[in-house]
Order: sequence, then C-alpha cells, then structure tokens
Amino acid sequence: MSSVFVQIGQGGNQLGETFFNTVLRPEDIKRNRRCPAFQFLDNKLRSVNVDSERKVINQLKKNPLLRDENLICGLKGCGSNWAMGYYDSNCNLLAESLKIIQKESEKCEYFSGIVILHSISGGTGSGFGSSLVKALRDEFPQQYILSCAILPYSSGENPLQHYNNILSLSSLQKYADGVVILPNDTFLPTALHKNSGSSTNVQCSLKDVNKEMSLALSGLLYPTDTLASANGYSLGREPWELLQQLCPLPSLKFISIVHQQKRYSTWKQSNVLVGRGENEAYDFSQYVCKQQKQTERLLTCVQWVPDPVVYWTANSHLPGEKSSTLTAASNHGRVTHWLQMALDKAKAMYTAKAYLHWYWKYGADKSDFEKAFEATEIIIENYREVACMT
Ligand SMILES: Nc1nc2c(ncn2[C@@H]2O[C@H](COP(=O)(O)OP(=O)(O)OP(=O)(O)O)[C@@H](O)[C@H]2O)c(=O)[nH]1
Ligand SMILES: [Mg+2]
Repeated sequence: MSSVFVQIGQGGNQLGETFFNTVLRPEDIKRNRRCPAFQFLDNKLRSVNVDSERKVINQLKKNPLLRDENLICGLKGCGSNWAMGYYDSNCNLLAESLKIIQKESEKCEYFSGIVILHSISGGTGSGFGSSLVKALRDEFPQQYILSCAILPYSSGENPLQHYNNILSLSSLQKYADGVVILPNDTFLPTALHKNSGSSTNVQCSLKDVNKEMSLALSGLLYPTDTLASANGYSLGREPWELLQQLCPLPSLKFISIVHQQKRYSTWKQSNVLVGRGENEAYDFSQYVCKQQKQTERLLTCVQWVPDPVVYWTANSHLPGEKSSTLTAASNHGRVTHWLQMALDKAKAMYTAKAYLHWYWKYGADKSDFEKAFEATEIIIENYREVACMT
C-alpha cells in the first residue's frame, strides 16, 4: 500500500525535507537499509517536489534520495497570491506535476494514495496546491488524498494569508479525504522550549518548527507494528488507516496531532493513539485496553464511529529518538475556532474590498470568494452540529 509524497511550495518542501531527515537515519541510508513505507527498491524516495520558483528546488538537487526528474519548478513565485497559483501563471506546472505523479504511482506495487505537504498561506502551496488536489482527485478517483497543511502564525505575517487560507481550505474540504492541520503557533512553543537552555533571549527558526512538526508527523506516519504484516513487513498503511478511522464522514475532515514524549494521560478527545518504545508500547496497549471505557469517557469520544479510540503500537523508538513517544491524532471541533477566525478576517477584508484587484488580475472572481466563504461556514456548522449530538 504505497504512498507518493508530494511537496509543494517553500513551506511544503522545507517541511518535507526535515520529515524525511527525521524518518530515515543516516546510518540506515549509508548501509542501504531502506524503509519500504517511503522508499523504492533503489532507495529513492517516493517523492515529487514542486515549487513555482527555483530557490528551494535547487537546494534539493544535492539530495541523493530524490530523483532529478521529480524536482519540478516554474519560472516565477506566486507572490503569496492564491489566484496566481490556482490559475497556473506558470502554464505547464500543473500538467508537468500530474505527469510525474502519474509515473511515480505506476512504479508503486500497491499505489494507495498521495500525501501532500504544503503551507496554505502563500501562493504556491495554497493556490497551486488547491488546483493540483482537484486535478489529482479527477486522475485518481479510487485513491486517497491526505493533505498535511501548515497554518500560518495567527499574529499574521502577510495580509493575504486569510484569503489564501479560506480559498484553499474550502477546496481541500471538497477534494481531499482528510487534512492534517499543522499550525505554526502550536509547534512553536515546543521548539522554543527545546532551544531555551539557559539563555533568556530564545531564538527559533522555521527549521526548528519543522523539526517539531516532522516529529509529530513521523509519530503518526512512520510504520507501526500494529499495521505491519504477520511477518513484520511494513505495508505503509498508516496514512490510509488514519483516514479510515478519523474521517468516516465527508463533512468532517480536519485532523489535529499532539506528539509527546512518554506521558499518557493528558488527552481530552482523541481517536488514534500511537505509542512507540520498548516495553512501553506493550504497557501502553495494556493501559488503553484495560481502561477502554474510561479512556473513551476521558477523551469525550464521539459514538458514531465503530472504534472511538484506536491505538497502534511499535516496539521501537522513532528513528533518532531516545525515549518513548505517544502521538495522538483526533478529529474534533476545536478546528472551528481557527476556521472562524480566518473566515471573519477574510470576510472583513472582502467587505472592504482590500487587495481584491490582485486576485482579479490573475483570473479569480467573486464566485471563488463567495463559494469559499460558504463552504467554510458549512464546515463550521457541521462540526457544531456533531458537537450537539454527542
Ligand atoms: N512551518 C513552516 N512554515 C513555513 C515554512 N516556510 C514558509 N512557511 C509558512 O508558510 C507561509 C508562506 O508560504 P510559503 O510556503 O513560503 O509560500 P509558497 O507556497 O512558496 O508560495 P509563494 O512563495 O507565494 O509562491 C507562511 O505562513 C510561513 O510562515 C517552513 O519551512 N516551515
Ligand atoms: Mg515560495
């Protein structure tokens, strides 16, 4: 059940690079010991990297695990403008990306789906990402599409981010099977904490935030013993089992992750828990099993899925980690706070007609915005309805 990883734009490619550095140990790479969940028989990653501009893609050229022909870039960036990315100002970028992804999927033994890494506040990850996901849905109607979407700092970096967020999320809701949300705000405090040491003047870069996001993503997507075959071979089912467990309703597709080292009792509401570590994994499964009912109550689980709490275990630590970890993924209504905030800001700007000419210039029109506002309102409403039912 192989997956192809598609990394889009600066944030998506930088996060992807850190993610693969996290899950593939240098000593394993040196010894040609491959991880079948992410690599082909020739050790190359099942990865396609796209950006509208050269800078980030050029930096990836020295990575021997990537195929040169899978590194795709356009002629100019999308200026943090969803419309520039969506309406493909780089002419052939969409066709070229589809061709390479199709080729990559044909090389897989059991191609099951595509994991997309992108930020949704710039122009490429959000706009081009939206049009690529739509085209991939057409091209691969039977396969899964999981988006891992970086959300911007809420303090605001760029006035267009609210438009870009709403325009891309509404499209992901329609065409992806699930969206793992990765808010920069959520991962920054751990990155700051790790950097703090004895210094009072703590600095933290996007690289540090990417490390934290990558740990959380690998906690979830790195092969587990639970989902391996009887002879211990990893089938790479983790992303797709995750979607089956957490996104059974097409109206509720947003997944949050919490990743911690060795602390078991602090989650309020979760569906998939992944425990890793020698002995700890066994203790963890015993713990959840024994207290299944209490765990469900503690986590205030919904009743409309067959298994409100699912747990997977692995008897070894994550690559490079010295301690046991627990990763929790949940589909819950807390995402509505963020959606409502982004929607309110985007609507206020839209009413004031702020920056709209930049979107009209690249082919967007009123209906793009109105449909996106409506779709976001429906997502929020759907989560609220479910919260009342349970
Ligand atoms: N976590 C994380 N966020 C990033 C990174 N790079 C950019 N971002 C965030 O992504 C948003 C900007 O998106 P980018 O990915 O730079 O934009 P892009 O998709 O390349 O699109 P354009 O440059 O506009 O064509 C901002 O919210 C940044 O904070 C990164 O490496 N890690
Ligand atoms: Mg860029």
